[in-house]
Amino acid sequence: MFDDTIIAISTPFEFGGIGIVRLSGKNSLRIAKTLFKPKKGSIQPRYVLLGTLFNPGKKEPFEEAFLTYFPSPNSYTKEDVVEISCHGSPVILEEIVRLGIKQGARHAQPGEFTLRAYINGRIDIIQAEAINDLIRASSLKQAKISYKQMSGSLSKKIKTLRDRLIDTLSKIEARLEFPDENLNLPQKTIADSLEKAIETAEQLIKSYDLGKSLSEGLKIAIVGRTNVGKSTLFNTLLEKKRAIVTPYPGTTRDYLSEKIKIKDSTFTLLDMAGHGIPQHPVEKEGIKKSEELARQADGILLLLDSSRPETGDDRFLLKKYGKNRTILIFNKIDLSEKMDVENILSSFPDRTSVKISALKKKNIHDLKETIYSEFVKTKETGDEVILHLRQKLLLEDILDALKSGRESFYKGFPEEIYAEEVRKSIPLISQLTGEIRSDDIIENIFSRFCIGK
Ligand SMILES: Nc1nc2c(ncn2[C@@H]2O[C@H](COP(=O)(O)OP(=O)(O)OP(=O)(O)O)[C@@H](O)[C@H]2O)c(=O)[nH]1
Ligand SMILES: [Mg+2]
Repeated sequence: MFDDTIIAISTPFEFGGIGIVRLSGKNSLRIAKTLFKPKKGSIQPRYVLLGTLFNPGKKEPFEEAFLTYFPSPNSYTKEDVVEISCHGSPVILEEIVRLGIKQGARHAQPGEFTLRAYINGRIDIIQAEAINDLIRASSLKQAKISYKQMSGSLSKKIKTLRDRLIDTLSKIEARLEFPDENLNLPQKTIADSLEKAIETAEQLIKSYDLGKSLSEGLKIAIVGRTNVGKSTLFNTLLEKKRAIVTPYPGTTRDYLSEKIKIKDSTFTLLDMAGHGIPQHPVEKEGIKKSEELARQADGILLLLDSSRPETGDDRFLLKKYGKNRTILIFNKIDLSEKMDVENILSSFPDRTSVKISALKKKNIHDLKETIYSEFVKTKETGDEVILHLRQKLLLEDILDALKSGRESFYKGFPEEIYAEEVRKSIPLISQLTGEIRSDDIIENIFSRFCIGK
């Protein structure tokens, strides 16, 4: 499919024990042979061979190396691939690439080897995304998820979903086309097929919260009126004095953002201006910004000072944020309790709450556990976890199509109508797996790869 042969350093461009240069394309072996002389024997497919590297035309070797030849189609890209491994010296590695280019290869773009694997049909786009995720994983859990997806588990699930829908649709079509033939397609079969597909899509969409927390980190905003101890809690959770803390209300004006890790998940924690009557235009701006950030956050820690009676600002914030995705935190329990905590809790019976002292670092472990269990939705997640917004957005469109199909089905609309709605999901599924190619998506996905992968 591709005419040219590409070359790149596949290991990090740093000093290292070993470095690898990779070639892919129909001239890989010819080019490699101009630089490499075996010490003994000859190049055999998939066997590692020791030799020396030469600048063609010169007698003097400049490095000892191993060469491995993977003939098409049994290679990473499905093309002829040659790997030359030598010492991890940037100078040597660059020289191999330079000589390879002189012999007719072209320098590879980021992700171009994987792009070829995709275009040549060895992997789909979900697997390509998973390869990059695996390389960039920040935890072993994320790496394991990516490994599974790279091996095709998620793709298989999505293809099964599509095949089942196509099967049902074609049966409906057959019945429409040959109404006299009395084709056996019970209503229950159609309902089951739709319900199953909807369930799969919903489960995958739900898993994105966990995926996001594993890959990017969920955004958690610390909200509360001024002086309740937000910055103190921020510092305690970070285990460093990052934010300024003073006894004066209105200390924090702009917002601060830092990453913390709880178990296998990363969170982006936000400390910001407290809610209160602004004394200064800067404070006013700060409060406005806080509201915006809280709105965008995946979770909220609503902090209350239990050593003081509840104020109007506390009530305002409880009303605004006390509904969902919020943990109620009663701070300053090292002081005597002046707040009617029980009364507040009875007004928000389904909110999780924790009592802490941010200053004395009391119950911080419990708070971390609560943050994890409230915001990382491990329980609702099936065996597959999606890690990309691209995938989630497409799944949401697929779900919309299936749900309107289901609605029309249950309302007893004619078959043409609901079949048409369900059919809309098919090209979306093909976009998800990359069977329908889009230049924008290809550009977006592969530009995030390293060169040499
Ligand atoms: N006793 C006690 N004092 C605390 C605790 N947490 C915070 N404080 C004190 O409360 C005061 C305000 O703390 P900050 O962390 O600056 O509060 P804040 O909510 O960030 O305040 P603003 O930025 O002004 O909105 C400081 O004097 C802290 O030492 C606590 O758990 N116990
Ligand atoms: Mg503060």
